[in-house]
Amino acid sequence: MALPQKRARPPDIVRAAYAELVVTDLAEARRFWVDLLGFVISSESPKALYLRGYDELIHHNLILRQGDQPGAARLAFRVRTAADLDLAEAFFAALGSRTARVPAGVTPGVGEAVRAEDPLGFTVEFFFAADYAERLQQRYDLRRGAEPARLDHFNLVVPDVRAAYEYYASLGFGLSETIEDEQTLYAAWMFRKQTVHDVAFTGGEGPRLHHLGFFAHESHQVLRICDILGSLHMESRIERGPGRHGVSNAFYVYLRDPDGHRVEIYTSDYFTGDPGHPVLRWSVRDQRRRDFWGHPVVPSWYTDASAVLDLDGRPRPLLKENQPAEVTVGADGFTRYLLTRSMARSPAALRVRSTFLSNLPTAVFGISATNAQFSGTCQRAAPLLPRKSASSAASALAPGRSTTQASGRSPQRSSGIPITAASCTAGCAINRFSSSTEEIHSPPDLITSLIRSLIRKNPRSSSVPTSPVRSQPSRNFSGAGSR
Ligand code: 4SX
Ligand code: FE2
Repeated sequence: MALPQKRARPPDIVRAAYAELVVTDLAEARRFWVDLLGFVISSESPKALYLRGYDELIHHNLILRQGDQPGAARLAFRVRTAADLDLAEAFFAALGSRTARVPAGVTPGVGEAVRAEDPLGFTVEFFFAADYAERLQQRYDLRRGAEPARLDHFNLVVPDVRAAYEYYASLGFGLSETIEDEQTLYAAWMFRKQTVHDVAFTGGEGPRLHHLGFFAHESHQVLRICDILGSLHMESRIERGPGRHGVSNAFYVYLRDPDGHRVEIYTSDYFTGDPGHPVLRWSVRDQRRRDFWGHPVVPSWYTDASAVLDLDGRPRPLLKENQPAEVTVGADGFTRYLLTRSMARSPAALRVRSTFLSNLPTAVFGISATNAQFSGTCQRAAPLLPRKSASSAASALAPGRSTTQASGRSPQRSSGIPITAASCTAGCAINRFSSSTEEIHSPPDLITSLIRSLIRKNPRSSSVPTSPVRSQPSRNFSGAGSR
């Protein structure tokens, strides 16, 4: 994605304000979002619901619109002044993006707006004028469910996280945290308001909406919605968590709505508003990065996301993930390792393998083919080479061969356990367990627990360096908010 040399001045974006989701059964969606999660209805029509959190003073944070196919129709940001609408229009025109002016009142509660199909493929909206709603912050008597307070962030799946970072930096967003290694930016969190983020990027087939994050004030509200869903035997709506994020330090849970749209209830992140706020960089090998307690991330969290719609409401075509990565499929979610027979036959390996395979939804095999890694037949890969002598970028991107490379700093290598990467189909993973070398597809979290338990059994390889969390600037990615 080429940004023009001389960029137009970006609009002054205040914050992520609302999203419109297309749902296929508005009554069912209402039961989930309003009756269970606790959103407040600001207005409604036969085809749409306009919802807000209890702290929100503008008209809505979420539109649910009845449609034939689930999708994310647009992501809306509030801008500081009416003049910012002109800046937004000029900014996107300079990028060659398709734009539209939307007269006041087309969206209930929202004044004139500018919409654009942004360079990442998302339909974004910018508005200044908005109707203010009744203040409900202290109407404790009305609160239900997770007691959502306001929209906090959009999390977007993009094929190239670095390109997304650069584009949002050009829109004036600051960078708060990253997940990265020496060569790849796997995920990034960026802000306009003075919190960890208004927008975050997860690497994968995109453009897709990964989730909407709604802020709650207290962790008990996250726990309460889980208890409610359990009581109603709706536990399958709880996808990941509750837990403590490494990135952002927020307490969280992810839920799936009746159409599969993912929503996060998110609380207790931190202030990022100081000038030059330092970026917190997590190594992709740090098992605390996505869950501070080291709990594994379920595969669906890495593979599933909502389609996004263009200005005419049509689904956007998907682009495959396009970045060099030691860990390739679905952001930093899946690693491929070839285990030696003796390791794979160990009780720890068997345990991990059977747990992982029995938990793995079949859909993962179909939809996670975001990288050539999953497209070939079983192939022995070359043994790992030291980072400096081989380009993992090149091999990860080479068509038809996608050997992943672990770096010399990976815990696996430094523990002295021989593990090599392989290139293989997902189905192969199952067959290969009975052969002399055994491959496992797994979130790194599972692999790490396997490695750890093996290491515990073998005192000779007892030193597992913890993955560093760097707070110093990395050479690749620049620092905090530019405005
Ligand atoms: O899973 S992560 O700890 O990386 C994370 C995910 C941190 C903050 C978020 O809002 C999120 O969705
Ligand atoms: Fe989030």
